[in-house]
Amino acid sequence: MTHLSQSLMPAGFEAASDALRNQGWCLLPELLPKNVVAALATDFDPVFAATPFCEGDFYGARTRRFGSLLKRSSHTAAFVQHPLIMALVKDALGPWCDTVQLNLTQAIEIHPGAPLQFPHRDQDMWPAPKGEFEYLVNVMWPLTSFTRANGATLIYPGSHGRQALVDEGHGEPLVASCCPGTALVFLGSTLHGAGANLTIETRRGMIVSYCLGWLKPYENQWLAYPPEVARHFEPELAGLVGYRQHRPNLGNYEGVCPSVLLGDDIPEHPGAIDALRPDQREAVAAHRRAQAEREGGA
Ligand SMILES: O=C(O)CCC(=O)C(=O)O
Repeated sequence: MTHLSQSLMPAGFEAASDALRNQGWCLLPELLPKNVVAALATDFDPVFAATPFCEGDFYGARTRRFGSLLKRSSHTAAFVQHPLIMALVKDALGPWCDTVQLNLTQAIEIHPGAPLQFPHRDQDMWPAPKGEFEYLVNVMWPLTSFTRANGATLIYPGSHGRQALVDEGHGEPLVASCCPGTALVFLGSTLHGAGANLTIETRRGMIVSYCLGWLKPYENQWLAYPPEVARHFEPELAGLVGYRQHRPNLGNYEGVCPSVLLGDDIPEHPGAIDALRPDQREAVAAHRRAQAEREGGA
């Protein structure tokens, strides 16, 4: 489990964590300087230009999207690893996993004429029971100003947690109007979607989402960041994109932590090592003790 000491929490943590818990979302203004957002957006320019429009009614044919954003710009890590965001993510997901992981980074362009997106909950990507805990935390970083007219993200406040089990009656959404530098944070159980773009300008944003460390992430992080890429990440970032095990040995390589692939000396035959949860370690030890007693008494 991830436990954070309250006294070490970044400024703004308490209010943001309360808002997330109570409303399912919060807006964090001026989290990163506008010039850093502009530098990131400039790095994305050629990729947007080279990326075709999406296919399918969920993504929307008037949108463009691409992933692997840690590879597209050296500025992405500052967004992904922002201390307040990481604290909120660990607070929301930490009780249900050893470590959190990156689920997705995606740059999104909503073009003029794009209709309202299907309102959805990101947690529904995993066909598993809902309402007991959170699977995911989502962060939308606007790269242009988000307005009602240009398709700002729409959030259904209070639609999160156990409300996700209720099919109807979420009322009118809130328009998450915000400008570059702000982070819009919402839970995987919060109903949301992109608004319609009724202007002649393109709306741009970057989604960064984090999920429980034992889930299958939406974007295949190991393919987005193979060892030759991830070896240049600092260890915490490499861990976020999958180069660490989640007990019991989930995501292992040859039975050991996959971070072994990021070093200079990669053993050809590392030999598997147990990485068990305490309950599993205890059950295995009890079994061994009983076995030893039986054998001793025989
Ligand atoms: O672009 C947005 O405002 C939201 C996008 C979204 O929720 C999605 O594509 O899953």
